[in-house]
Amino acid sequence: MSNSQNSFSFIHCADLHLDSPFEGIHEVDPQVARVLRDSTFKSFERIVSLAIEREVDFIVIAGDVYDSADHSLRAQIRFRDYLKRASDAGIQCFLIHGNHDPLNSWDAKLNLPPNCHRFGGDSVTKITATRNGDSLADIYGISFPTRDVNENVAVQFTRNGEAPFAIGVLHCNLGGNPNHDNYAPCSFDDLQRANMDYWALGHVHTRNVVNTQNPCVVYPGNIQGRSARETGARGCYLVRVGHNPAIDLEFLPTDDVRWFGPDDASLDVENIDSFDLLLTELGELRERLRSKADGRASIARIRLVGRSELHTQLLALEVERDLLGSLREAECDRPDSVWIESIKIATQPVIDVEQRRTVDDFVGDFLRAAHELRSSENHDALREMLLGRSESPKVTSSIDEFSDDELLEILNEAELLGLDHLLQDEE
Ligand SMILES: [Mn+2]
Repeated sequence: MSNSQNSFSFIHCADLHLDSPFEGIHEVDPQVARVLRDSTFKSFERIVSLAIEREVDFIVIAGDVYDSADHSLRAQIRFRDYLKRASDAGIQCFLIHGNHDPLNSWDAKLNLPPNCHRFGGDSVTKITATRNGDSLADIYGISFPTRDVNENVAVQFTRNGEAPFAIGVLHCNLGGNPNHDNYAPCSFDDLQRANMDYWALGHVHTRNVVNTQNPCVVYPGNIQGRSARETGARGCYLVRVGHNPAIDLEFLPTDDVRWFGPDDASLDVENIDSFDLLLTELGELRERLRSKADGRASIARIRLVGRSELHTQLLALEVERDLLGSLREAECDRPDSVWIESIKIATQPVIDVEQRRTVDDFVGDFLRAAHELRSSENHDALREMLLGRSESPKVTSSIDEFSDDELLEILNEAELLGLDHLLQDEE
């Protein structure tokens, strides 16, 4: 608990996406699926528990409480119950809604607990957070009235009054982040002009302390990874004000299930020359991930990389049957299970592709063509080539769904697959 009169603490979280369905999971055991379905709730429950344990003064929630506009009654009831736990412990809660749960979406009209304030959507309003009647901070916020808020909302914020500390709560796309829908776009200058001490932002799911002071600008990220793209620890920030430094940020991981992607779950198979050894190494990788997950369940997409003698044999495997079965055995029964969702074979043949690209023959032509496409700026050439083939509607209709990185990955895979076939012809 803060010991001087001017110091206080709060938790800043955003993008709860309660009751989120899990995207892009090919193969999930029913038990794993249940854990996943409950994970967004568990993470928020933990945030409330931490708020009580750390004796914070209030909680700020910066939008996207629910995952979709038709948010389930179950999500609304559970959210209200968690807030009530906080409220009963004397913790105030200030929340806004974002593009996933705007004010015009379905609302069961449950009564929010007394210590809880939901900002309206007409204009930026102000409310004061207090402790024993003393004001701690003025909190300014606005909810999304509808999903498509395309104007700059940040410019509506202006500090007024004498409060020693001011917090702006906003769901927005700061600096035109291309990975997120461009709702309520704004610039850092817009935020600075409002004269807040702390900007509690939401919308961007990857946590990011944009600025540490004058003003402190924070995206806490979402509280639970919801797909293989949202890897690593997720949670909230505990913000202590009035100590040294003036604003102290501590990230608290609260995710219930952790996702591991290529950064953590790649295995270099260059020195692996048998399937016995491969299975051993995969088992060891699984244990490394288990310890990284820190007692919680996790889901991993593994990639096998590197030049390998096993390359051709790996491509011929039925990964599901041949590798995943034994790695998943007994995993479901433990709380810290590592569910290996897939194993991607991204190995290369032992042949030196760069050297082979310089050879004046058909294989060289093929490799040079692939390389040229890869090097073209913005991958426009690749997109144009694929879109130019109207006889393949399957390709042309889905091309926009792929990011540049994904297209590149497909190209790299196609190159290796083609190379493999061409080299077989040579033998
Ligand atoms: Mn969101």
